[in-house]
Amino acid sequence: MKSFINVSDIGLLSQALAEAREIKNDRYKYQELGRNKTLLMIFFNNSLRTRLSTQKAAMNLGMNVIVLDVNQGAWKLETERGVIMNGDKSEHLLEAIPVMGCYCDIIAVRSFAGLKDRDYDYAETVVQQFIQYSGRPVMAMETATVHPLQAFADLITIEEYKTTARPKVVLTWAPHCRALPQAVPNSFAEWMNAADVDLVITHPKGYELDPKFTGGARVEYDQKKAFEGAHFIYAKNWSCPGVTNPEDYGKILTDDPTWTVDTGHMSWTDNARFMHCLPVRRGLIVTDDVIESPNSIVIPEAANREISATVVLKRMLEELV
Ligand code: AN0
Ligand code: CP
Repeated sequence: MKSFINVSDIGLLSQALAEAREIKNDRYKYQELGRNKTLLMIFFNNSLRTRLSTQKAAMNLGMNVIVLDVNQGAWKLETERGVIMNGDKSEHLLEAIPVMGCYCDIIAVRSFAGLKDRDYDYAETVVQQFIQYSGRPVMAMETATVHPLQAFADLITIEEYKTTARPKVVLTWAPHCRALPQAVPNSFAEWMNAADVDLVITHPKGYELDPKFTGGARVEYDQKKAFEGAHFIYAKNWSCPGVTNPEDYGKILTDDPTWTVDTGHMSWTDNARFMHCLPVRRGLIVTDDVIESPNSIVIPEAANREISATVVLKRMLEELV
């Protein structure tokens, strides 16, 4: 695997899930694979789960790990070409990237959407430069438009908890006080479409996700109708993807509290499990009652981030020469 960005990069999902089970049974099985290999983790944004689980995954495989928080201690980076660099940015990304590549075998990058320029974000400008100029395999740790390590962990979790062969999985928008990226719902939709589940997406009008990720998934604007018969409720806020109205890209269109997932919402479902990628704001996305209920699987879901990252890094290590 040269880079890990989209679901197609992992190949057959049944094979990836089999590898996830193998790793979960013995997470140190491939301890020798990463000997004298270095993972460099670059963060342009905050993280708790991705930082810890990806580092743990690399350690499971015997790798060395370097973590760099670009905004804390490194030079401020210019990302645009053609700029006279007389501001506060001391170094250009186009020198920084190949330099970073010198010190590692695999690069993992977290760089969120700016939510100002849809074309810039959806072209994955920053991560594409890492792919082009680092000379290393690049693993997405949430980019402008995707979060594949999360979606893979979500799929592993659904496989573990499903009680029917083809569960109904509902991705529901929920309100939030700050504009958030679309990376998590994009990847969730993309991976669920590739998996053997019945995916339904529900959100207020204007929040339509990019069809590049949702494909032919059913969109139901009536949240109650969407929840009926659901086996998994996957809640997430996202800002306007700008699909129907490009000028609204990155905006908060509504904060309608009736979309917050509470026990009433969960009673519409077929005793569904509650999922969220975390971090989650209680009282906005979900109530205390629901996230603390026995049906909430947010913690095992987060635990599976170590498993998805171990499988992906193992694949990358196997292809290093
Ligand atoms: C980020 C997001 O919504 O994309 C990261 C989630 C994994 N969330 C926040 O910034 C709160
Ligand atoms: N779910 C997730 O990626 O969490 P962090 O932002 O804490 O890494």
